[in-house]
Order: sequence, then structure tokens, then C-alpha cells
Amino acid sequence: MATEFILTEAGAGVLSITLNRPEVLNSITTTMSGDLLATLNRASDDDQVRAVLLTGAGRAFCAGQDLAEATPGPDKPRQDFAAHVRKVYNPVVRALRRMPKPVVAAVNGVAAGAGASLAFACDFIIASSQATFIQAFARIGLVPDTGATFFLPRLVGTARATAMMMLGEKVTAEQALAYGMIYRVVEPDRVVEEARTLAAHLATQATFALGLTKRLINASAANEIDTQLEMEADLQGTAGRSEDFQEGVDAFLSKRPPGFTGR
Ligand code: T3D
Repeated sequence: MATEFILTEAGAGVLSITLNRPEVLNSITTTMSGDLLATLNRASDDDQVRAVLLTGAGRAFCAGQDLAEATPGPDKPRQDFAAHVRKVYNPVVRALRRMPKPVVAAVNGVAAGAGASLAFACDFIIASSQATFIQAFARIGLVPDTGATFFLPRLVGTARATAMMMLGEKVTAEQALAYGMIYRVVEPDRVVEEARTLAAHLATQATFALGLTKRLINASAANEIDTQLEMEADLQGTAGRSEDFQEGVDAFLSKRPPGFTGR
């Protein structure tokens, strides 16, 4: 399952995925994003995987698009970025949001451009106190992509999102926490372990219902209240027929811890 640029490790119901091009801050090439997408799709279909952890090798989480790959040269015509974004980035964002199980990002260092967007597409972000988030697109004359203009205004509000996206300034982990962009900040040497602990905990929970919860959260960004209420009722019906619900109620009534299976 692992490739040169995407390392994986499975255990305790968690698939850990590490972006692995540390010498260029895990910036993303077409090959790397294809490998990431294939890994996410497999994780999505694998019942043994009940939570996913995403992190970066070395000192960075991810510096976004590999600018060497994107730059035109004498024998290399300018790329069609629209086609590239549709092919390389959008499917990864969809895979993260459609993953029917939680995804925890361990942001171990800088997350810039599409690298920050990847973190925003995860369900939880735990960041190192030394991590920074940079909407680097403006610095090089591009627009935010990979879902940044969807996630960021919803996370921090339009005013802050506009400033971040138009100024391209570094946002520290502590600022990100204060803005509501991320879940927790931890010491640098704890970030992967803390994220793994959270993912391992999620992997023991009622994964099926967590997947349905994620669908509701995804939909709430666009739905009106009546549509959302209807969807909640519908998915509550689905959750109510799950084995995990039966187990959760039995465990509650018997005053014992539940043993969820994710079904
Ligand atoms: O193609 C399309 O479809 C368009 C879509 C684009 C989506 C995007 O993501 S656009 C945004 C692309 N990303 C950036 O613009 C960020 C570029 N990187 C930086 O601004 C800085 O590297 C950081 C602020 C992230 C970190 O700064 P610092 O000082 O900690 O590290 P550094 O020295 O700049 O980088 C270390 C090395 O990584 C360096 O290589 P070297 O000099 O040691 O050989 C640097 O060139 C390399 N590197 C960092 N980011 C990238 C990169 N190489 C290629 N692409 C990168 N994005």
C-alpha cells in the first residue's frame, strides 16, 4: 500500500498516512497526489480501517503544489491549471470529505497553499505549537484552491478568511486555535502521538454513525434548515438500524463499556 511519497502504517483500526518528500516540505506532485488518492480510496473501502491519520515527514506538513513541477520552462509549456486542479486536487478533497470515517490531521509544521487546504478537509486538526498555516497562493499570483475558499470562510468567518487569503500571512498554531481553525495545539514532539491517540479512540467508537455525522456536517454547509432536519431524520433512521446502536444501548443499560464494531 505504501509508495515512495506516501508512507502508510496500519494498527489498532487506524491507517496512518505520511506525506513523504521532506526535502521539499512534502510539496505535492501529480504522482504523489495520485498515490494519496489511491490510499484514501482504499482506506475508505477497508472495514478494518476505522480512522485515518494524515501527517508529513520531516519539518513540514505540506507546502502545497510542487512549484518546480508547475513552473513552465523552455521545453515545458505552461500547464492548464484548471485541468490540473480538477485532476490532482479536487478528487483528494472529495475523498477526504466522503471518507465514511474520521480523518485526523497531525500538522507537524508549515501547511501552505494546497497543503493547508488538505488539513482543512480533515475532520480534526491537531497542530504542533511550531506549525504555521499560510494561504501562499496570493504570494505567487494564484487563487486559493483545494477547497480553501470553501473551508476557510466557514471555519474563521469571511473577514479573517479574506485577510488570510489576500495577504498570505503566516498564521501561527495558537492563532489558528483562537480563530477556531483547528482542534488542538500540542508540543512539537507530541503532535503525531496525540493525533494517533485521538484516531485510535475514534476507531473504537460507533464508526458507522460517525460516518453519517460527517455526511450531515458536509451537507449543512449548503442546506436550508428544513432540508437539514429531513436529512437528520433520515440518517437517524439509518443509525437506529445499526449494530452499533444496539450495542450502545445494551451497554448503557447494562452499565458496561460498549464494544462497537463500526457496523
Ligand atoms: O499546479 C496547479 O494546479 C496550481 C495549484 C496550486 C496549488 C498550490 O498549492 S499553490 C501554492 C504553492 N505553495 C507555495 O507557494 C509555498 C512555497 N513555499 C514557501 O513559501 C516556503 O517554502 C514555506 C513558507 C512553505 C516554508 O519556508 P521555509 O523558509 O521554512 O522553507 P524553504 O527554505 O522555503 O523551503 C525548503 C525547501 O523546500 C527549499 O528547497 P531547497 O532550497 O532546500 O532546495 C524550497 O525550495 C522547497 N520548497 C518549499 N515549498 C516548495 C518547495 N519546492 C517546491 N514546491 C514548493 N511548494
